[in-house]
Amino acid sequence: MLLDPKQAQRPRRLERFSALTRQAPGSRFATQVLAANVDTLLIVTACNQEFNVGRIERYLALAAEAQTRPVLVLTKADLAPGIATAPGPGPAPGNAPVQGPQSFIEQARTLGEHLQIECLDARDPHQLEPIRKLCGPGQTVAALGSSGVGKSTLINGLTGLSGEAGQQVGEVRGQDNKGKHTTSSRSLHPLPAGGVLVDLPGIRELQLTEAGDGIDDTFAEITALIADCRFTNCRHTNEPGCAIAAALAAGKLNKRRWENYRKLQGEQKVYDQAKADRTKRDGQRSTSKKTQRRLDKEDQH
Ligand SMILES: Nc1nc2c(ncn2[C@@H]2O[C@H](COP(=O)(O)OP(=O)(O)OP(=O)(O)O)[C@@H](O)[C@H]2O)c(=O)[nH]1
Ligand SMILES: [Mg+2]
Ligand SMILES: [Zn+2]
Repeated sequence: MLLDPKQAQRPRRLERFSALTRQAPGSRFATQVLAANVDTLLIVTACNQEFNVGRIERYLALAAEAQTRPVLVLTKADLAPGIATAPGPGPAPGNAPVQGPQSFIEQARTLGEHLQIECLDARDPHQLEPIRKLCGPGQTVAALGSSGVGKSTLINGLTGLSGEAGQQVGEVRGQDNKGKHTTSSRSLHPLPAGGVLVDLPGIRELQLTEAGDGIDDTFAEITALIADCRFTNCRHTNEPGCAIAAALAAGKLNKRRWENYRKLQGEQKVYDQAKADRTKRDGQRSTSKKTQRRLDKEDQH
């Protein structure tokens, strides 16, 4: 956010306009704010076994709920399987299996035709131009993803800092490319052009909080189908006139996406219930405190 220069002198806290939140690890209802006032969320994932469309959908729901613009950044394009030009005859033309970074881009494209996808080698600052464009004056851009995918590498490429002056980057494990949680705290990095970058520690688990609407927005084709079910309380199991069942049978709805939608909405229900129970318990506790205070007062008279 840009500060009014007249106001910039006086320190004061502005209202948050958005927050990316998850369930605090190990808790069923406590909320942890990952970052606030983020204009663009870089969902960072790598062109290796870390890549998982279901996980990306979870991040997209998080961004949608916070009304933050998501950009999918596929790092390690230079290491994508099949990228090396093997000697010998290649596959027959027209019949070539999709290989290299393109196969990851194609899978990611199924997540939304308008989703901005950048596939790159995060170590090469020249390839970061499309991301640099997102970091103009007044823009806050955060990088989120698993450990080892290259978030800090990206941040360093954008700030132009390295070594002691930059963010520490860490080697990944040889056998499965997993990171070692090199970044352990959140940090803000102002850019000379006026934007601000946020580097975040690698995410182990992303359990959403109040993200029902974000999930619905992320799976817009499913939300539209549900509106066409004959019964408003359709459970999409075997009710007559179920638009979901019809779309699945006709191959018009991606089964994997439907299953992930159900999974995320199921988790949402569990969270909402745990939160409602907790609020009720707290309410009861405060009532009993109030009653206790009244009794204490009566005792004094
Ligand atoms: N070949 C290649 N290596 C990369 C790329 N991006 C990052 N790396 C390497 O991947 C390793 C992990 O990078 P980091 O930037 O530390 O990853 P991170 O996402 O910040 O990890 P945490 O801080 O643990 O969450 C380092 O060895 C980087 O040099 C890339 O696009 N291509
Ligand atoms: Mg890092
Ligand atoms: Zn239905």
